[in-house]
Amino acid sequence: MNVRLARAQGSVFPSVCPHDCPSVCSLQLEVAADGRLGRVRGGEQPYTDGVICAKVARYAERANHPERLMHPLRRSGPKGSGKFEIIGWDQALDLVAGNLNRAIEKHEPETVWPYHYAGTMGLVQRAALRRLGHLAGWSRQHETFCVALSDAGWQAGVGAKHGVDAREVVDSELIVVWGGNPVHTQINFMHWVQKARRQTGAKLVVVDPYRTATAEKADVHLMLRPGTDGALACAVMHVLLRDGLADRDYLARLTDFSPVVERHLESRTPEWAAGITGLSAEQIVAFARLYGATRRSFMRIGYGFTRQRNGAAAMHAVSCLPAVTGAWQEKGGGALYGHSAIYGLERRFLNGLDRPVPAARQLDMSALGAVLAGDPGALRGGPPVTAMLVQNTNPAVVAPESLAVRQGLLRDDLFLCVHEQFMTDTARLADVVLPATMFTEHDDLYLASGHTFLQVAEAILEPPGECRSNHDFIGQLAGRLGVDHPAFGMSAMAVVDQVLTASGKPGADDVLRQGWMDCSLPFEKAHFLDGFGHPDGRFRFSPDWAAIGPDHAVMPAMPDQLDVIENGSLETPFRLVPAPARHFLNTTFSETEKSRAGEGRPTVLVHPDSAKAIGIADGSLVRLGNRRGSVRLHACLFDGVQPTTLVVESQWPGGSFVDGIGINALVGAAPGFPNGGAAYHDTAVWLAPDASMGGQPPGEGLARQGGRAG
Ligand SMILES: Nc1nc2c(c(=O)[nH]1)N[C@H]1C(S)=C(S)[C@@H](COP(=O)(O)OP(=O)(O)OC[C@H]3O[C@@H](n4cnc5c(=O)[nH]c(N)nc54)[C@H](O)[C@@H]3O)O[C@H]1N2
Ligand SMILES: Nc1nc2c(c(=O)[nH]1)N[C@H]1C(S)=C(S)[C@@H](COP(=O)(O)OP(=O)(O)OC[C@H]3O[C@@H](n4cnc5c(=O)[nH]c(N)nc54)[C@H](O)[C@@H]3O)O[C@H]1N2
Ligand code: SF4
Ligand SMILES: [Mo]
Repeated sequence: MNVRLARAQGSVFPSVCPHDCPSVCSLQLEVAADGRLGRVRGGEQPYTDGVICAKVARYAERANHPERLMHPLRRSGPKGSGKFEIIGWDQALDLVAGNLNRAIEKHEPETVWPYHYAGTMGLVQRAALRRLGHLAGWSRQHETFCVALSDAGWQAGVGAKHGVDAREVVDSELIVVWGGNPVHTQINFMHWVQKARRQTGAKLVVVDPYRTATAEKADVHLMLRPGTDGALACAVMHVLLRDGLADRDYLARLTDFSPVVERHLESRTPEWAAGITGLSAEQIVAFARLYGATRRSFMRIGYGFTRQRNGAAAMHAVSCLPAVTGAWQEKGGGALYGHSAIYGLERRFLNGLDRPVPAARQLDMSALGAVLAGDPGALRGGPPVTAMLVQNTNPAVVAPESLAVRQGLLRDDLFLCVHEQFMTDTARLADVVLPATMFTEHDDLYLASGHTFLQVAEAILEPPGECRSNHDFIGQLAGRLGVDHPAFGMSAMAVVDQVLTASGKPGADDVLRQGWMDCSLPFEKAHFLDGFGHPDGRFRFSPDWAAIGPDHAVMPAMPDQLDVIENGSLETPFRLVPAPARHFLNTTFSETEKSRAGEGRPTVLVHPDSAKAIGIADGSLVRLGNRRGSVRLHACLFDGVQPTTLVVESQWPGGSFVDGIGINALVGAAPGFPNGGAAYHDTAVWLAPDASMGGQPPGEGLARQGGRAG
């Protein structure tokens, strides 16, 4: 490892934010006089341009946190008791290897589930566990937390996962943020929006079910009901076609648009969409005319609106808009959902797929509760899961149906090993907990979905205590298990170098020296002027859903509102959006005081009319529930939602809620269509005053008439 600490004190080093965020910011890290991490600032990589979020700017609080895990631990009390004793790494590796071998002897290798996600986005630190699983024939994972629905919908129309460089917004005249909240989730995009507003006077439109911090800054906020974006997009297309705002030449040249599609959209009127979305027909027409009249319109398409069972259909419908107006042809026009396909990395070596590997079933990570309950469908006909290695994720909080997840993770016959930086809700349920390094303490390679820069970062500090990196721990475990691959014996930086050179890119040292490598596509490609990603080069209004996912029978033949969502009912009249919080990143940072203070406490935003009807006062304790369970938290009266919508900005640990049960207890695990995907924001609930406590006097909560503070 390239640890330069000895000469580093007081100096500033370049690095890259590793967290699960589209921005993948370049950073400047200062090493404090005590040799630990000091100040963190935004780096000079052109997209980051010096701007980073507040939670990473105060990263020292997380890296130097007194509760950071420092030693391997073995459970010393009943499961979930939180009682652990310190053991040595050798003992820990023997314990883990012994338990995995016993589980495999009793069942088959597929009984082991290497459960991982994107706690670090670094390619090498993420890949080690996946590689070991592939080579050992363990169960594989269908990665459905985040992008399964949005990817499916984007692929359906556009056919390639890339889009227009976000830096082009400085040439845009209209920016539409659809179903995302960049003020919380990618602040540097807002920095670019501000530049655009200064430069071209660009207007900002936000499509979101509540008045987010981003919507507060918008010229127009379309506050629709959750799960109704397909209807809004279709009605916008209806107006564009009806009012002569479509680019007919472009449609004929570069899309499969046809009279059949046009007839279909003729029936999708603003009045029809108003009934579904809760917006007025006038609002829809006004937005359509604004969008259609502006050549340089840029859509920043978020993930949030696709976390619905109809999310892929919604994404497809939304992605049709720039094809109707031909905005793709303009500088500053078109759309960006994500750029992951531009980098062209050769990853077979990284993932251990450069040699034959045993076939294995694929388990849906969002169905963790059902898998652990032994549901035969969820197990895909294979053996029970009796051993799990968890890395880079906190499923006890973030997975749907969290009550079932917790129950499953507590199973006596399940061996659970969690490699973590903190004693998360998941780690607390484990048999063995291992301490992990942070990005400042290991090397890695980073891509981004929100910009076009490939980046490499070196460790700048020694790992504290006995922390080990994912790459090092998994390599050592592979040795104990007798699983062989050259990557396990290489340093992380050597693996970075292998991936880069095998992909025809400059080596690790070159990228480090240059700081980053811009992989942006030439204008014609980024704007699909020479064709979209499908073999015929045409954008598809009529997608081939069968090619995208197995559950395609319900998918609409043309852009549409697909009614497969968890609609409100008499019993559960509200639709809940458990949206990302500003000061947490999923559950990461929920351990630091300043982030917790910034969020206050778990809170549900309730429209004042609904609160009045139910007898709920601002700041009072309320209960939210459905057939899956119920949670208690405080209410905040807020007029920036429709009366049937509730919002909980979240990913608080369970223990922060009144009963110790977190919000995902209410979220169902039934997958979205056609290729799965967790539908976090597709949740029907009831809301009631808290009978057991009698509520609190009004005025305790932060009234939110003006929207969120801070
Ligand atoms: N501070 C912070 N930053 C984060 C995260 C975090 O938790 N906190 N999470 C990170 C991760 S993993 C990701 S994937 C990205 C996500 O980045 P975003 O795309 O910004 O976030 P999402 O959760 O996908 O979407 C959030 C918005 O979607 C809206 N939404 C929900 N349902 C609908 C709907 O049906 N229609 C419409 N139009 N909008 C809807 C919500 O109200 C919310 O404002 O952010 C990353 N950055
Ligand atoms: N209610 C609700 N639930 C959601 C969402 C939502 O919007 N609302 N969003 C969903 C989305 S989009 C996503 S992506 C998921 C994300 O869910 P997760 O992937 O579980 O994300 P985090 O909760 O941040 O947990 C990541 C963990 O990885 C650890 N970690 C970080 N770096 C390393 C490392 O180098 N090594 C090891 N071993 N560990 C490391 C961190 O300490 C942290 O505990 O949550 C989903 N759940
Ligand atoms: S905005 Fe995202 S990538 Fe940038 S520092 Fe914050 S969490 Fe990291
Ligand atoms: Mo995500």
